[in-house]
Amino acid sequence: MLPPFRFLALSAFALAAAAAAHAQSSEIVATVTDSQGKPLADAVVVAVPADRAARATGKPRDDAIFQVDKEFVPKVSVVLVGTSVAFPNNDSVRHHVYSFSSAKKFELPLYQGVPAQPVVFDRPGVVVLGCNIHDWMVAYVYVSESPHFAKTGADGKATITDVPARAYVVRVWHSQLDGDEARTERPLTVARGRPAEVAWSLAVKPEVRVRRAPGARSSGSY
Ligand SMILES: [Cu+2]
Repeated sequence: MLPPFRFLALSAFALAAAAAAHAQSSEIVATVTDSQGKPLADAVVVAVPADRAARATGKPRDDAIFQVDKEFVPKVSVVLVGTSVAFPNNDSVRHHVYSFSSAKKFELPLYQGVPAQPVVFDRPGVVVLGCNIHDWMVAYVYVSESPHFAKTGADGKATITDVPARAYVVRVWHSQLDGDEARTERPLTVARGRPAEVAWSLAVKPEVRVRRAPGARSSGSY
């Protein structure tokens, strides 16, 4: 145990350090719509320091993608490279989760409950997930090389918090994006204490959906 006065001194120091860090940082508020101006949900916004020497670092936090009523939840995840993701199956039927994407090829053969080993997403890129049993099940894991990212809500807005003040290159990705993600890149300077705003109007392709098997909504046996 630390003597109380020392504990207080440490706390005061920690608070001052946290306040200083907060004063140095700000946030990025992004708005993403389609070309008709309709808000786009589940778009991933990433900010990468413009100066590669100032490469943003961060510590990956464990994440999870559930299977609920024969769908992946959430449908779009954004994680920092190196993140471990668990795949708990909340259904009574078995799933067989896989990806053929170059950023992460893996397979979780038919299972119930929670697979013993999480999947570590160790390369940046977009990973498309499927299920061998249920063709309509699809999910996306966006593996970001930068810890500064956020996903848009139903209003098409995403806020990246705790962004150190400096120059960035920001970009956006969406599962229906028509064209190259790199073409969405643009410079954005984040000044301390003031949110930096950015907006995109994206050309999107129609969503390709595999029809669910008849009666799939009920607790089928396959
Ligand atoms: Cu399945």
